[in-house]
Amino acid sequence: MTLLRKSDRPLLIAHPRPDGDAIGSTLALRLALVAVGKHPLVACVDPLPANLAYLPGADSFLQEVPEDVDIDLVVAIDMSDLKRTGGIYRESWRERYPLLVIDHHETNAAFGDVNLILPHAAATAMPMTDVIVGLGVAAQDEIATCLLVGLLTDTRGLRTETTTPEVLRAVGELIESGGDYHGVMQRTLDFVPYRTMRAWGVALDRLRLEDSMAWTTLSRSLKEELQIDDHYDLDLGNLLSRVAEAQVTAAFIEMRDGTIKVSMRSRPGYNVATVADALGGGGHKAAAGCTVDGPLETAVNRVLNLLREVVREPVDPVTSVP
Ligand SMILES: [Mn+2]
Repeated sequence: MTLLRKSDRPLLIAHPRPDGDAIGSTLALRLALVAVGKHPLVACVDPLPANLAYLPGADSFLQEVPEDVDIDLVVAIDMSDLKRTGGIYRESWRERYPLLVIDHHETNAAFGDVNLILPHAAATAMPMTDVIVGLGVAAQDEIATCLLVGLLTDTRGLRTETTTPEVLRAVGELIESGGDYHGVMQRTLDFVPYRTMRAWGVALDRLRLEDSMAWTTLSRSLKEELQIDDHYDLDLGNLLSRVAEAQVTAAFIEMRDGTIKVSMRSRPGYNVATVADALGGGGHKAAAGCTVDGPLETAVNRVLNLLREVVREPVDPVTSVP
């Protein structure tokens, strides 16, 4: 907190392919710093998705930051290592400016000079609320709305395991303080671009179920028809994870270079991280991913063979009971 209090021109960085928590937490801090008379800059290498572009301050994001930018502090938000700044952070800044990290990832190696990391928190918006209150700013109105975006997106609408009573209390307090809960639900969560919805339709039409595994594929040619490029986030993993009969699910998306991006999910008691690890990817027990060689059909068979093992051997049978 001292770092933020002493700083006049901090640079706040959100990670590439930004999500609601990265953007909401960054914009909440930006508003709080402006409220106490500071001049923060915000940066993210990628443009904001449409469901976050309405937030106050969303148009102030820089996609590039010159090396000699006039700043006195760098704040890395919602990222577990410096690579996640997407190249915005310059190594030459190491000696010049202190680095503050505000995050909630368990894998965060505390890479800052000061680290405010709540490893089991549902979202970075949780430690960020403490930071803002610590600055002497009330988490109300527009700031509350930005923090709600972080909490509601990272908990996928308050449905993840991380949704504790503390999170629900925080959400209640933010609503009481003028946060626009229903607006966030309407404009961020229930706000799927037509193009995405059409791609879901095509992907769901190709959905298969076998041996408690549900999967689908999206080939390069289908993606072209649907005007979906490689960087477009379809969030198919989370969509498939809801198939009732499946313990594990996988979405296979063919990239322009012919590789296949695989996004896997599992129910409690099943671990898909081992499969991702074995194929050079990574993630958590319940959500993991990797990129494998094509062609599509070969990749599907290869991954399904490994997933079949996962289904056969639950890691913790007790927790798999609904
Ligand atoms: Mn997050």
